[in-house]
Amino acid sequence: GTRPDQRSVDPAAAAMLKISDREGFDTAWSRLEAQQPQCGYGQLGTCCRNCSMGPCRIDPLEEGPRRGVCGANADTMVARNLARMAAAGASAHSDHGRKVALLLKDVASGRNTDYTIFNPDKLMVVAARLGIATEGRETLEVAGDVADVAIACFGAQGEETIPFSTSYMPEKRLELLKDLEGTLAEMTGARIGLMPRGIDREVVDIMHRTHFGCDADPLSLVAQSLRCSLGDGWGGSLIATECQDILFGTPTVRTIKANLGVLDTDMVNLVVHGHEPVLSEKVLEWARSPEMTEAARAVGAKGVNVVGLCCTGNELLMRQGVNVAGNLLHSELAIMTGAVEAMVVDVQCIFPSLADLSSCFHTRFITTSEQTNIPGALHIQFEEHDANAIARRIVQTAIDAFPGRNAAKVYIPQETEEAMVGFSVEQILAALGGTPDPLVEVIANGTIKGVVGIVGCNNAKVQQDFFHLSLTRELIKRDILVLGTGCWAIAAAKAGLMNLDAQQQAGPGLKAVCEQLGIPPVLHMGSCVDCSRMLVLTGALADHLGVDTAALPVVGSAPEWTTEKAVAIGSYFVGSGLPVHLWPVPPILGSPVVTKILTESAKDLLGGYFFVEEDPVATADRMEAIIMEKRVGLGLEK
Ligand code: NFS
Repeated sequence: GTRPDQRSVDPAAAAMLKISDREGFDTAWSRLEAQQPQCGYGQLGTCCRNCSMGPCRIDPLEEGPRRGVCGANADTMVARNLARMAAAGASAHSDHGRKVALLLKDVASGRNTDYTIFNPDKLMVVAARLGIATEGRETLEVAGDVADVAIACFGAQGEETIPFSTSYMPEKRLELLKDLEGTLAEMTGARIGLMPRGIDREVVDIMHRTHFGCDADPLSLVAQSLRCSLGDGWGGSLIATECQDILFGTPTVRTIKANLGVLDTDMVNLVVHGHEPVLSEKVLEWARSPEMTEAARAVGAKGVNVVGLCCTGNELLMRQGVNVAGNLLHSELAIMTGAVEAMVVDVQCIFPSLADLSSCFHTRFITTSEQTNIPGALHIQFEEHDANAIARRIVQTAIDAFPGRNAAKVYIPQETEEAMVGFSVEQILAALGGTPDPLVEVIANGTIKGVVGIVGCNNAKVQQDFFHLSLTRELIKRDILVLGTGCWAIAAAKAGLMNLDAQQQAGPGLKAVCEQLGIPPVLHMGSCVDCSRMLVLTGALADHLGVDTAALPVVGSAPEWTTEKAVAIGSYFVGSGLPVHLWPVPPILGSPVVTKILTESAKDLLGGYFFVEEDPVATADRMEAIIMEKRVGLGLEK
């Protein structure tokens, strides 16, 4: 096996991996090794299981059949497989958004009294943006209307674009995407739109068109992947972010601690993991209640310490200043500390292995969602309408586990770093004095060259956090502002890149700007559904300058991507006009046609496109070159 420090650049992870090697625990890393060699057809995207005459596969290098039993070639297979990844990713984000919209509706109608509208100001802003009357109306009435519009975006059946997309997309991009329908019709002879008609509909469209014997054209398959993904970014994810801000508050700047050292030996440690703050906000509220603090004291603890993992961790740190224990590859390591009384999960990015691993400790592994039911877990079904009682029961379950903790098995690596977080678009604009002008000015005069948004996961194939951190450091050194979400953001927080000291690692221009504003050079914008915040910020800059998003010196990246959600995010960035870097290689290389569409044709048609690069410094070189090219295009450079 590889050495602990080769699996992760995080010293806390290296310490835990020594323990896991000693004790013989399985981890994502050990299971990845056991999977070697991984299937080459799968890596290239040239295997198809969509019908029962298959499975079929096409070897693009050697002699062998060029077509599956139905006649599908490698291009069709790769495009269909990619489309299904985008559909799954968009589904996960959007289903999350749906639940929050439904909750907003229930709160508005008084059916749910366990939650309230914490942020009526944001509600009014969202309503106004959607063209809903606000003047002299009651909060709950407006909330009901916003929820209705959001809910209708999921099931819309007509040919028109969903209202969240038309209301939030920057002007020029909206025009361009509508106009492309004509261009694509000329290219293919078929009707191919890019604007989402219904969030659910675009997913079903993909499942239909990739069914046996339907779409075989890689171009229309890729186009539909983009449309479905745009329905995520400018639909499902956006709805999640906006409705969560309305229900729980818009993030503002605050300081948190990150890494496994946030676990506290003297407290009942309750780790929330997954994605939906609807659950974790309530768990936090109850964990901090006098009643539960008393209950924790009764079993000899000082209280209940809620810490986050992954994106639900991001949601809580952004709005409530809750400490975060780590990103995706820390989820198993947290349990191995032996100091976790309960890990409570909802949906997405939850290793099923956590159930077995928890059983080696006193840890209660609690699943709560009917969509994430894991054998070996304790299932406590979460119901929004009974949130208080259920959250209280979850916290009590964690407290009850505390006396079972075995001190001999406890090891908490002490590493933590402080991070300044909470950079919603609203907060960024507030820091700038209310308008994008100061940001536009420092970009225009070259003090900051441009902006890179980094998203996504950990991937056991990449040394944990290595690509995230090397790329981020390389970019800020070059006076490029870095912002982002998800497990990248947690990596940056753990490495100290989000505290004010990190200004020292920035180039002279970026450093000066950050010192003046009192912000770090690396900004935490939230969870992965909050990639919608990056879209909104990019859109605001484009509209402010009267240009299309593709003209801006802005680049995206998912350098350690793992999930299908990351495919959807990358695709809606590309559809929104941004060049997007990926590593590892997505499963498309088996089709030169699909590869060319995504890396070249997309650039001509959309301005946004994908590129793949394995080396962080080379990635930064490429990004800087793109940024300089855009600056020239805007007339900012000769
Ligand atoms: Ni994003 Fe969040 Fe992490 Fe990747 Fe998973 S937690 S939604 S998908 S692994 S960044």
